[in-house]
Amino acid sequence: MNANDFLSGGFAPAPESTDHFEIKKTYDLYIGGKWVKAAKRFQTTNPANGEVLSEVALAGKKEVNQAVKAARKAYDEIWSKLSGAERGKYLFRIARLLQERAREFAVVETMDGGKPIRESRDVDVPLAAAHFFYHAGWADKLTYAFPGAEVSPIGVVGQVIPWNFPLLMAAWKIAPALACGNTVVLKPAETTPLTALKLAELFEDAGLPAGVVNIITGAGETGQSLVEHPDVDKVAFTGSTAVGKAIRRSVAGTGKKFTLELGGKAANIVFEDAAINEAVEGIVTGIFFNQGHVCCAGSRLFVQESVADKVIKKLQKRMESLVVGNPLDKNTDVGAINSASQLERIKELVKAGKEEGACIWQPSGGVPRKGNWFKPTLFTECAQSHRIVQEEIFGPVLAIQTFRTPREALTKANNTPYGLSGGVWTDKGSKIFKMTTGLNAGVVWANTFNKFDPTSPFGGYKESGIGREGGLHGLSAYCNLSH
Ligand code: TAP
Repeated sequence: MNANDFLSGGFAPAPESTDHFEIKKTYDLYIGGKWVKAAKRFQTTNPANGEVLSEVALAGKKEVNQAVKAARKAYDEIWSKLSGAERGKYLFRIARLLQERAREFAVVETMDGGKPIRESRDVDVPLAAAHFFYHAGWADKLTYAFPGAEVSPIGVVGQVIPWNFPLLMAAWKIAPALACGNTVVLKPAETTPLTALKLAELFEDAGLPAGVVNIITGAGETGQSLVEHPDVDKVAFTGSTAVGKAIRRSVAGTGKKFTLELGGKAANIVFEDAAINEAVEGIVTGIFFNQGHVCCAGSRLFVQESVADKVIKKLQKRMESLVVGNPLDKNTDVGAINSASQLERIKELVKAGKEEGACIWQPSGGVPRKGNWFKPTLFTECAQSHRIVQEEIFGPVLAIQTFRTPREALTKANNTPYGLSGGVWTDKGSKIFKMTTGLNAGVVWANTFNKFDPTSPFGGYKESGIGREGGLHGLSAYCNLSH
């Protein structure tokens, strides 16, 4: 294969077209139903080739204040007074509009973030629409959701989201907030602002009242100004544990409600009695989905010693067949790393893995020269103390260890500051129960991995955060409930 080209694994190239929609040269802030200019702008680029896609407004303190004011006005004058059925109508409308423009959203998500089009088309966009549909259904049934409780909205919600699932995270945050009668100021991540801004276009098309959702783009300081704003009643944050801790400190003593969805270092545990071929697919999905930029990625693999050689050989064979390259090509399995700084972080931890004595293996194929790329990678001979086992890499890098007994697997799996997710592969139901109840993780998959549904609460323990998103647990985080 020619490493200079975008590779397509021997398949004829099947690129998704980009001529059916417009990415504007510049985007302003969406505040109070209007597009508002800011004094500064920043560029958003395509990580697969470094091309500038657009220049986006950078919200400073003044604009953050303006957005919070707009959200407060919309809350006081309109949204908190609407019936649940009326709020639900808007959410249904947004969900349908998103479905209608699904292809456009998928392509923009892939161009701005680097993820394979197959994933943005089949996972991110349909799931985002599903979140709007699901919460639309609850909007007029909140008293049934929480029987015996008086349900009221919280007020103005400040929401800050990361770059790995930009549209999906926006939907996770905005849909339940609106369903419960709150108004929103959302800050997308600096490297992936475009689908959130496109979502604002949908809000306009849906006739959503001005100020109910405000989208302010910017960097970390914009997020900080938003979460520290005194007129924000609740902070909902998804991102790194370090920033989550800073936010928790900043909301302490303010009376603000908060939910924090933070990092992870999931254990994916394969027993000797598992269906090995299926488990290998699950390992691949667990760590290489979205280039491993997944908080719940199965980044630590534990394989029972008796089948370790077999599993690793099959995994290597499967990894040889992964297509790494043009994210817009429908053949692509692994896309571009989201940013140069994230690529540096991955390289630093991989270097540490080698230096600490783990054995690296990568498939033989090349990666494109332009853009941010990292080959799917696995490490064997890992020790519990290695940085690649303890720290979140947030890239396509798997650390493999072996175990002999379920107890050993559990002890090793739980030896982490994180507690977001996990996976168990076995033929035995009893083992599934033992392992899933023994793992200190908010979400545990059995004989599958990385499956998401709006009805199912998602969130972590320990340094993976506080609170849940999705399902009734997620909904309750956007209401005041008094019994
Ligand atoms: P962060 O650096 O924490 O950034 C997340 C968001 O917070 C971005 O919008 C960021 O803005 C903003 N931000 C940065 N500093 C801030 C501050 N001091 N105050 C308020 N906001 C601030 O994380 P990331 O690197 O984008 O995302 C990766 C992390 O998110 C991983 O650790 C991953 O595990 C976690 N994650 C968790 C989940 C769940 S559900 N648990 C889901 C997805 C991702 P800029 O981007 O503009 O700097």
